[in-house]
Amino acid sequence: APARIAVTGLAVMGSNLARNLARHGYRVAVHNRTPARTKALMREHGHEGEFVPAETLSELVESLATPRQIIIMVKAGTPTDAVIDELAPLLGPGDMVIDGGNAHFADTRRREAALRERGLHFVGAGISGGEEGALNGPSIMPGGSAESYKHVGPVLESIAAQVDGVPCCVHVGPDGAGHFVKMVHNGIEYADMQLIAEAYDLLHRVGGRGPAEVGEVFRDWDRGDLESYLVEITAEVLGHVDPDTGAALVDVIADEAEQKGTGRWTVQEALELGVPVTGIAEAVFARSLSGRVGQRAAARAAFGASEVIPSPDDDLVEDVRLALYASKVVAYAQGFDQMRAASVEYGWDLDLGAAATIWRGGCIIRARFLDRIREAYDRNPDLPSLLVDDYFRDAVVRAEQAWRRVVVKAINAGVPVPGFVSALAYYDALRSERLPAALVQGLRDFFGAHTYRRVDREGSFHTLWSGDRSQVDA
Ligand code: NBP
Repeated sequence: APARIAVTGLAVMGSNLARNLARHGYRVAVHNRTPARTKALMREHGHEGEFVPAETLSELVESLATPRQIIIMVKAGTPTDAVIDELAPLLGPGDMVIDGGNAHFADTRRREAALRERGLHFVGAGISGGEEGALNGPSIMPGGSAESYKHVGPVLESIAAQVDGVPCCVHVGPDGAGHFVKMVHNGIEYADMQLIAEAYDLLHRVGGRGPAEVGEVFRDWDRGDLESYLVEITAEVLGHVDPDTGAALVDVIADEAEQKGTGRWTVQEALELGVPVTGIAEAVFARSLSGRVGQRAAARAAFGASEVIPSPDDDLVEDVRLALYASKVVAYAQGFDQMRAASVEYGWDLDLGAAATIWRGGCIIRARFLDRIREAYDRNPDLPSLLVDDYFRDAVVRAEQAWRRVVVKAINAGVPVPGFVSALAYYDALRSERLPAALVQGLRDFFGAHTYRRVDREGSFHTLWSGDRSQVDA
């Protein structure tokens, strides 16, 4: 019998996805450039379901029922283009190519347009959850035509993570929409991790608690509003003891955070769209700063390493919990703003509630919180900001004084909390009656005649700064 779907690219993600498909009863054709990987999959997992191994891409294509559905799970970038170039001539009208790799959404837009010209469907599907998710239920963010989703959707929904019987997979929108949403997911993941790290630093250095003790605090938090995969694994990592030294593992890990680039992509795109994603940007920059080892050493030599004197107080844990929650609301609000802006820019008609639905399970930022976000967009799909939804507004109002205390305490102690500070500044800026942007406009008009608008009447104006300083219509 012909196979229902195919996977090409059988490194860890591809083989786990193929196994997930097979376990759900699909007959899966499998292929890898280097056949050894295909053989290894068959040898080790062939008994888990119905696999159809193929030595070549044309064999793979021939083994499939039409319209064909082929998932590409190779390294993002030129390898994906290489596979598409080889695959496309073998396919017929209406066939579907699904890219499950971490493609940049602009590449996905280009590929979708090129394949559409040839009568083929291209589905750029963001997949999150790592290898474990790929095997047991990832979070899937598929983009592409509505027509292709009719075929691909049911298969992807059946292998995705399920939360309360709802799959963490929804058709996100056309062309690059799926990979864009995946990119923002990763950006939010950066912000979330930075805020968690700052909370740890405060409880550790200001609160005077050891890593394991802070781990217990996170375990406790995981039973409340902050319940999430990242908070859960924070407790695990902080509680882990290094077998070599007997010290807390976190104390022997080099403090230089690395990045593969999706956080940077998110910020780059936010700059293009003009959306302030300060939480994600601070997180990306905090990682960059941590890696500037030479500069850090020079600064320590010049100024002396900052010495934090612990000043624990009874309220610190609860204050930090509230500050973390409020900062997190800001980071998510900014990420959802970015998706809304992209939706307008690229004509995607994104359903922001759907993004929240997808992220409830399977992915790294999965959290109870995402239910609240989905409910907020259910109540009002056109929310101007997540922050102003009744639920989140109340949460932020409740947290506000604690948030300020935490930021002041961190600043006085000399503990850097760029995530908390920038989130609070964003909140204060957004709700300001008047911003000093008025002065910025005045300065721009002074040195560059860039003109300004007035609060009391229509039009653009310029002051003759180097003349008699009268105002003229611009
Ligand atoms: P890798 O990203 O390590 O890629 C290895 C695969 O790409 C192998 O199957 C390799 O074939 C194939 N490949 C390469 Br490299 N160049 C090729 C070419 N020119 N033509 C054909 N095949 C080529 O695999 P992975 O970690 O399983 O990830 C797969 C995709 O999923 C990536 O885009 C990744 O970013 C994405 N992703 C990964 C994770 C994760 O947690 N790892 C999570 C979510 C998404 P070979 O065996 O012949 O060398």
